[in-house]
Amino acid sequence: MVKHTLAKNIDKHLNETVTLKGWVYNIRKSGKIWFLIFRDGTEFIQCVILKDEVSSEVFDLKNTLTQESSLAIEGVVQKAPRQKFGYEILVKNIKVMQIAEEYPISLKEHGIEFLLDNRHLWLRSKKQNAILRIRHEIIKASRNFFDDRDFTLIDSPMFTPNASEGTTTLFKTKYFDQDAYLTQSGQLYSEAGIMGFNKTYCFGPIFRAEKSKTRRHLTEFWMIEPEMAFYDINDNMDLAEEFVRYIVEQVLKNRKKELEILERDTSKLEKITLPFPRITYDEAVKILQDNGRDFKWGDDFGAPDETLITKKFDTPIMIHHWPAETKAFYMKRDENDDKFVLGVDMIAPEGYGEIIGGSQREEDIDLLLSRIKKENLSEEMYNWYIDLRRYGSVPHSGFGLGLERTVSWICGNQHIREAIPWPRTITRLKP
Ligand code: AMO
Repeated sequence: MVKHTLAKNIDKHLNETVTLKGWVYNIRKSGKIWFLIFRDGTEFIQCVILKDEVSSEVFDLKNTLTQESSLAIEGVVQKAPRQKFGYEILVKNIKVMQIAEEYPISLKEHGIEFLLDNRHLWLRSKKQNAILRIRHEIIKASRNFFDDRDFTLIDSPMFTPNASEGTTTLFKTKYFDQDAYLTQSGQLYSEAGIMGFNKTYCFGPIFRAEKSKTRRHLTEFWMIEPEMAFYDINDNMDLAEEFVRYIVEQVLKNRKKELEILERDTSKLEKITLPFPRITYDEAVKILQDNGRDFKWGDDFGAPDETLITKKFDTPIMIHHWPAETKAFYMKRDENDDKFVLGVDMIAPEGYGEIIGGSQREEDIDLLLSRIKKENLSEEMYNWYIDLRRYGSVPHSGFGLGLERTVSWICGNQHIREAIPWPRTITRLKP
């Protein structure tokens, strides 16, 4: 057989003989001709098998090949204007690698739990392929964005001795003869990083023992967290909106085909232009109350609240100046009114909820110590973090973007579980 080509590249081999290696997606038969819809993980291609063009063994494969059987196909690339991809293969030879057993995922509809139980197979489907390619694009865009702006990638550890986002959602584990926790955010370590590198980002898995069984929560998800020395809350918001706009722009530019497979209404994404509206927590509460919602000042916003607040806006919005009591110990108090902290949440439009949480960090050692005491956190455990306020403390800020929430929003997927290859939720640890 001639040299192996990826299906997505066959347009560069018009009228040439190529070898494709992959799997059977579907077969259609009619007399002296049959069609094999082939996929190799890069594209779906129609292959035409004519009785006169192949050996009788190859022609008879129409009776033995099953969905997902693996094979190598040799054939000539032809133009096929009526095919979605624009090309097809006139088959000369087929070598079978394995005839697949009856495949559990047929081309019909299946229930979500069944599909999740079969995630290891479900990943092969067109839609899942499109979502995970968009996820890849978002990661690539994120790295390019920060790399091009003088950020250094300084990753944070996964095993930690202390909490960063409060103690209620920690996963505890044994670390030899000590207790350890899986990380809830790389932020505290990034704050040390910027004192050495000025601007850093970390990108890794995050673990939260979230008891909430919602369409927005995973127990293991990925976060992209930039941290910047000498940035205040406004600089932080400027960067966050520029970052999100960039991601959307890159996906629109490079993943048209995938967005089409997902039937995403891209006109909604094209409306994501700068600047994003910025409103205070108090203003957000007023929107809720004006719309007849019974909301208590000081509470966090639930999903229906976020949907209502963002309803009037086409772009994500940023809600800043949060009641200090609801937010983490490291957030800087507003100097004009210490009821509030300089925190910010970015809420995606179309009801997709919060995609970013961030803040200006408290740089004053005494105020930080008083927050640590008040929250009954162990001063000894945070000693290294407090050191950062002892040796050249500076104003600084950062934020974390939840990757899967962003993927769900951009893909137009209501549920977060499809935005990660192997979802982990309170009820799912397999496969
Ligand atoms: P925060 O706790 O707001 O901030 O988290 C940041 C973002 O992470 C995503 N997220 C989740 N995604 C899926 N499943 C979950 N259970 C989940 N929880 C959070 C959301 C959220 O906006 N240390 C700060 C970041 C910082 O200030 O740098 C932090 O962790 O998209």
